[in-house]
Amino acid sequence: MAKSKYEYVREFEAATDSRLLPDSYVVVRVDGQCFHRFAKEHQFLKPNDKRALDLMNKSALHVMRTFYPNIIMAYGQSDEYSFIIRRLAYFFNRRTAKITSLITSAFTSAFVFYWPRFFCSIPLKYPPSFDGRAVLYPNERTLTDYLRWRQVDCHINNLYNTAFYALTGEYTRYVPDTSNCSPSNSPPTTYNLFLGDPSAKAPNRTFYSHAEATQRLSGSSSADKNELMFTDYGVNYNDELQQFRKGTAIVLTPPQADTTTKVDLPETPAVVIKPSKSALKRSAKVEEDFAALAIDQQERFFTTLHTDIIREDGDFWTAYSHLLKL
Ligand code: DGT
Ligand code: MG
Ligand code: MG
Repeated sequence: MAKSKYEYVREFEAATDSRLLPDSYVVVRVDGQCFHRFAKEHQFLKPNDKRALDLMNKSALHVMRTFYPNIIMAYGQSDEYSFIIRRLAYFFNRRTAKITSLITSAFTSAFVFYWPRFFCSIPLKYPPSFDGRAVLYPNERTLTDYLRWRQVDCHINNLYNTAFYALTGEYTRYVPDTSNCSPSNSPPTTYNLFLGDPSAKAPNRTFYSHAEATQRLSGSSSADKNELMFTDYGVNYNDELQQFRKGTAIVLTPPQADTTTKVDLPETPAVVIKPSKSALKRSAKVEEDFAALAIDQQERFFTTLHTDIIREDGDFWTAYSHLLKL
């Protein structure tokens, strides 16, 4: 077909198209835009709303399914999720904009899609947005330190926020409940009610304004915060859900021996700059086989954990460091 005289403008796209460095880990992190306001408008419970965090996890699982098996792990806390793309992944020719924008939009649309399943009678007031960025990590050390950095952030913020909202009297304790608020056309989801902790409102407790609480916590150590929460407000930080304290890691698990439909993980290619044609073909087959499975079967390929990912000799890295070699 004859090319139009306007074809030349393609060159501008090519000139600005960037590709992610081969043979390095890529982290795409999405983060809710102005979730300070979004949480307020949708009455998120403080300091943690389990519905919101579970919805983030469900959205992350959707992303991991969509791009299987290129994302080996995801880690989420608060309004953010980090997706770790395997070092040798070659999907979308490692085009930066394509990968970042697709992950961000898949996450955002899943967040909206699954919203009613988690928030039941609370309607979305406006469409939420997430920003997305891709960062390269050249080796296992920097990649695992990146994950440690996010979990330390989760711990520091969560400890602070729990103490802060205990002081202001807004702390809300999570109470498990088996009532099902799913819309009738979605699979049953065991969901949770959240009740204010009656003891937190006991009359002998003093509550403070936000400014006063900030002032009281200024310069306090972790031990001070733990002590203050427990002694003055009856909040034992150790009893907070691991999901709140550690965040959530979702990992790719090889299919179990008893899985009826077997889908293999791609082999580690010898060539790292660009896989051979046959390796690309094998990868495409893995993706096709996986895509043919039902959603619940696909979800069995992932394991969700609320655990320590900081300790180098901890259970997590002992069990899952092989993912970094894929
Ligand atoms: P950004 O990311 O620069 O557009 O601004 P924000 O407001 O999203 O700030 P960010 O990402 O640093 O902080 C996350 C906000 O989301 C923070 O204000 C607390 C809120 N948030 C996240 N999860 C929860 C939750 O479970 N409960 C409540 N109450 N708030 C939450
Ligand atoms: Mg944010
Ligand atoms: Mg954030």
